[in-house]
Parts: sequence; C-alpha cells; structure tokens
Amino acid sequence: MFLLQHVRVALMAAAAAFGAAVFMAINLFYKRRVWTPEDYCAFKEEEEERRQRQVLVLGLDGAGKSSVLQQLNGSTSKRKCTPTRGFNFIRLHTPTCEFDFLEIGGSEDLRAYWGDFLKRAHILLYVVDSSDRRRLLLAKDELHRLLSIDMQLPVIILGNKQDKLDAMSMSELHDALSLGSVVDQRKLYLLQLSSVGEPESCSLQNLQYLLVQLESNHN
Ligand SMILES: Nc1nc2c(ncn2[C@@H]2O[C@H](COP(=O)(O)OP(=O)(O)OP(=O)(O)O)[C@@H](O)[C@H]2O)c(=O)[nH]1
Ligand SMILES: [Mg+2]
Repeated sequence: MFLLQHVRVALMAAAAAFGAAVFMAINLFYKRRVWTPEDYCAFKEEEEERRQRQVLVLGLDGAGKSSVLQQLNGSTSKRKCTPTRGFNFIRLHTPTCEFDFLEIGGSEDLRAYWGDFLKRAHILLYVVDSSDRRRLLLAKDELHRLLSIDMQLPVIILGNKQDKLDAMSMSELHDALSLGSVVDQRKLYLLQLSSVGEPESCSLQNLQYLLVQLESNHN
C-alpha cells in the first residue's frame, strides 16, 4: 500500500514536470511568432524599404539624363527631350525590386540643390556628355562635389552620346573626370551609352544589369 502511494506521487510529479515542459515549449513557440502591431509595422517598412531603390540621376544640362530615362522606360519615340526645369521621374519594375529614377535638371540654378537629394538616394547615376569637351572640367567638378558630400553612395557614371564622332573614349573620360583620384571604398562604375539608340541596346542592358547587381549585393 505504502509503495503504491510512492509510485502515485512519483507519477504525479513526472506528469507535472512534463506539463511544465510542454507549457514552456508552447510559450517559446508563440513568443517567436506573435508580433505586436509595432513589430509588424517595422517589418513592413523594412520590407518596402528593401524593395524600392531610389536612383538619383544628375549631370549637367544637356548631358542626356531625360533621354536615358526615356530609353529605360522603353520609349521608342524619337521625340527630343526638352530641358528639365524641375525634376523628372520614372519607375522601373524588375523581378527583385522597383527602381525609382529621379532626375533633377542640370541647369546652374538647380545644381545648387543636387546635394539635398543625395540623402534619400541608394545609387547615383551621373550622366556626362562625352562629346562636350568644353564643359568636361565643370562636369568633373560637380561630380567630385557630390562625391565629397556622400562618401558611401554607389555611383554609376554614364559616358553618354557615344554615337557622336567627337565623343571621348572611356579611358579619356576616366582621366578627364579624375576617377583615379577617388580613394574612398565606394562602388564606382563608368559605362558608355548612346541614349539615341534602340531601347534594347546592349549598353542599356548593361546599365540595367548593373543596377540589379548592385541591388542584390546590397541585400
Ligand atoms: N547624339 C546624341 N544626342 C543625345 C544623346 N542623348 C541625348 N541627346 C540629345 O541631347 C539633348 C539634351 O538631352 P536631355 O536628355 O534633355 O538632357 P538632360 O540631361 O535631361 O538636360 P536637362 O534636363 O536640361 O538637365 C537632346 O537634344 C537629346 O536629343 C545621345 O546619346 N546622342
Ligand atoms: Mg532633362
């Protein structure tokens, strides 16, 4: 009888221990999965933030920024772009994310505000008219001014108007823009382009490919 009582107590203790273990396991399980509304909002913001990349498009007036955006947009129209007085915007959908391209006009009065837009940018696309030798020094100075404001931002420099006979080659542009003097650890690329070509041109595809690569390396 005495022995039976001991066995009963031992069984009850074992059941209690088992119950406590199950309770703790369930608790742990739900702690991992039940989000507060604040947690949920934070995750959503993070998710959205991850999927949208702002590409800031800058460069001197007439460099071809709007023409590049027109091409990226898949426009086959041969209509010439008019100078951008304020800003210009297009959205490009890719399987991994959306790229929001924001062009700010390149006239002298607007250049003063360029720096203000760097804060929200994930990538800087700097367009240069490769045939405008006279203003290349100015294009270089403006580029280096931007580089000194944000030391981390990845930069893609587009040597545009490569269809023109007097266009500078990539190595000439590299030297004229003093890209060798950029010593920070940022990602910096120089691509050539002609934004009067076909929208599915190889150089445009290279640009899109590079943007997607930069985005996937970022995650
Ligand atoms: N030959 C040639 N002309 C181009 C090319 N890209 C643009 N253009 C011409 O250059 C001129 C200026 O182009 P835009 O795209 O308006 O230049 P932008 O950089 O947007 O200029 P802003 O808006 O004033 O800052 C237009 O007449 C375009 O047709 C190119 O690759 N080759
Ligand atoms: Mg423009």
